[in-house]
Amino acid sequence: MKYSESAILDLASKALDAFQIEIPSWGFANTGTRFGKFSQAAAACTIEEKFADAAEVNRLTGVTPTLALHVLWDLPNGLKDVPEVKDLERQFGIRSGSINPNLFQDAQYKYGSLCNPSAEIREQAMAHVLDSIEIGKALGSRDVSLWLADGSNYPGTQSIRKRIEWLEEALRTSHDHLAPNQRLLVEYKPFEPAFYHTDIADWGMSSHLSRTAGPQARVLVDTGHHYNAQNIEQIVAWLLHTGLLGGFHFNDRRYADDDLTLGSIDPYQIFRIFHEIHAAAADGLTLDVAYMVDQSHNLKGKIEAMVQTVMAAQELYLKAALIDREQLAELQTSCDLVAAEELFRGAFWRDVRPMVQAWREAHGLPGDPLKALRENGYVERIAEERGSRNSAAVSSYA
Ligand code: LRH
Ligand code: MN
Repeated sequence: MKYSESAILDLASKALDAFQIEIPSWGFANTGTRFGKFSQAAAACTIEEKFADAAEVNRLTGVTPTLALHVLWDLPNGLKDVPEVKDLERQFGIRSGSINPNLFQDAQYKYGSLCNPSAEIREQAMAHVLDSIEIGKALGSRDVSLWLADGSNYPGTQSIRKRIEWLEEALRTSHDHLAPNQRLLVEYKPFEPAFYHTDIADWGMSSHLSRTAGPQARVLVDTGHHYNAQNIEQIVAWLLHTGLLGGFHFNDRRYADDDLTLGSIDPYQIFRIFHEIHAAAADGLTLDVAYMVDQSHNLKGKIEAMVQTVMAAQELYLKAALIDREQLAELQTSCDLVAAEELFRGAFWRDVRPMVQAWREAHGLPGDPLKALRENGYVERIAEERGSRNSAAVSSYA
């Protein structure tokens, strides 16, 4: 039976009421590629500026109440920085989100961190993960989101199986230090910066490590961490089926881990992922999925790109929520391929922007957050305040 107009409006507001997405502190900072970094006057360099910018995005969109923190970049003094972060949370009304340990920056991790052949270096890496877990406890944030750059560049130069054993042990130890409400998210990535093998390279490896770590460990899917030919929504369906889906790092890409803004290259990809999520919820699966953005805004204005990203995520989440699941199930069962595809793709073509605009206005938010940002002078003001410090135009790779 086709959804009535009022049923669609009801579904839409329920979906939008439920949707929240976490934004990354590093999305506001000056980032670049190995070929250079184009500094922006308005870029955030201090944790206070990152909270201020996150508060602006939440003021405009109403759906980004938490800020993902990267330990070395945002809490360089570890636990000692927690009181300042708590003050900023109160000052800006933004809560600390996922805590991201950083085991890829320090020189000692050249041959790996938790997978390094040196027991001493593995211990130091372990200590950083345990510090990050304690920071999470002190800030009351639930997820510790672990990504390892660990791997090798040349065949025969490392024992892949020994490194698996060290990883299993390290993640078990990490899990044992979690508070009952905490989760360990295990992020996989097929390559970069390692270009021969990466120790946690795909969802299978992350799934195995999550299972062996313990019941509070889950897999984190970064949409940019897949070969172009991989069917990401099928991986998501498997992680939903196995109860291992912990969350997403959303971004977009044309080639590799390009970290472009969500929906800029392949919005249909994100729609197909959200469809798997909504379908699983409709089938009664209990879901506990964290939606997070993980992008580096090298050319676009950083706050503009973040607002654009949040709007695109809301629209794609809603498009997928409005798929007539009953009718689709009938067409899938009867293998009426074209009708099923037309129903599925039709939902993607649906222009939901007027509905999202109405939902925002009904919640006292600007109907068009991007337009509001362009008109409220926030970016110009912070560019004025921060500009002199951020003046250095381009910094080179070598
Ligand atoms: C690695 C990654 C990871 C973050 C980093 C900023 O590519 O996706 O999630 O720590 O980007
Ligand atoms: Mn990521």
